[in-house]
Amino acid sequence: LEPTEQALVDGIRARRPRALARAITLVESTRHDHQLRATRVLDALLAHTGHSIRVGITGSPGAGKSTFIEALGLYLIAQGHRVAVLAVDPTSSRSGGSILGDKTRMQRLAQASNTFIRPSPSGGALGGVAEKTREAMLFCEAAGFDVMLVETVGVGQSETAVAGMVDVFVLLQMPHAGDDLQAIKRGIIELADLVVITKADIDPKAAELAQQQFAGALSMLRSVSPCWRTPVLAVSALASLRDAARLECSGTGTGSTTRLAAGAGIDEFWASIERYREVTTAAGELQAKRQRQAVEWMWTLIDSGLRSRFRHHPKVQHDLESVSRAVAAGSLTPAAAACRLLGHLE
Ligand SMILES: Nc1nc2c(ncn2[C@@H]2O[C@H](COP(=O)(O)OP(=O)(O)O)[C@@H](O)[C@H]2O)c(=O)[nH]1
Ligand SMILES: [Mg+2]
Repeated sequence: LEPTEQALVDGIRARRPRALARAITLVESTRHDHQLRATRVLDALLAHTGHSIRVGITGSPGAGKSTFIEALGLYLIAQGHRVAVLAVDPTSSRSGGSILGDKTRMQRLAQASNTFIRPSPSGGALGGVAEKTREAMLFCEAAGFDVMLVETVGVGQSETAVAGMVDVFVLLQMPHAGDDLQAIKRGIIELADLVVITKADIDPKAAELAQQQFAGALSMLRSVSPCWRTPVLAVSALASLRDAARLECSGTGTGSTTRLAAGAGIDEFWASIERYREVTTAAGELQAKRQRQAVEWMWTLIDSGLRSRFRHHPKVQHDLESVSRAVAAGSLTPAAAACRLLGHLE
């Protein structure tokens, strides 16, 4: 390792947030030399990764993800956890707005100690963004964070990408039938290890109804795991945040943290996550899942590496335009064209 790389490794091991942020910036860089350095730093830290519970959180825009993550994060650090929040947002590179919105929304969590919040890397295709988030997650683990929350907005393939990098995948849903049906139709519900009906404070009856509808829909699906049935919980993140603020003001201290979310469902949610970890660990499923994810990740990297090598190959660059034109004009079949271009790699 070069001295600057060693400094990053040491800084992360010493849990210095700036070293962690710098390493993640390195991994997010598109520069080839930065990529190589990031890889060396990550290799040096690999033995210190994997010791967190990785939780993926998805839901449509406005479902309450940011508010939920803030409430959950504050609840967890009050219990002595160290919480890192990462985001995979395929829309952020275009709008840029959602990052800012989330950072201001999670202000209290951002200011707390023992937390680290990183918005989605901008630019590039979802595959690239997801890859960088996965590596950022390993850096966070090496920096001693024991809870990883990976947020993704429910757009396109981002749910699948995040479900493929976490231990437990959580779907957040507002208590409205139309919204519920959407998730069921889009197949997201099949990825969920846990479903949370959000904003239960607005209309507790509607939340309960949504809970029943979801439980009904889930009971008709084949369970992914023989030892786990996806529970459906109702949570009010806002009520939890209000309780937390009240406790802070009255200065009751950490002794009352278990009452922090009483009635708001955050405590019940976390108990479910811990039960999930226990049950799947005992059955050997969690380890198997991580092994599977690691091999899939390798293949993702091979695919993107091959694609990049292909695109940058001088002969491909030379031929690509004329071959594309011939395909468009119908004078060359797509199959023959692909065959000719791929032949350049040999
Ligand atoms: N009443 C109520 N409103 C909530 C709750 N959680 C979120 N909201 C509101 O719903 C809106 C969207 O929440 P946000 O966390 O930004 O959703 P995201 O787009 O999924 O991240 C905001 O106006 C929140 O204040 C809740 O538990 N109760
Ligand atoms: Mg948000």
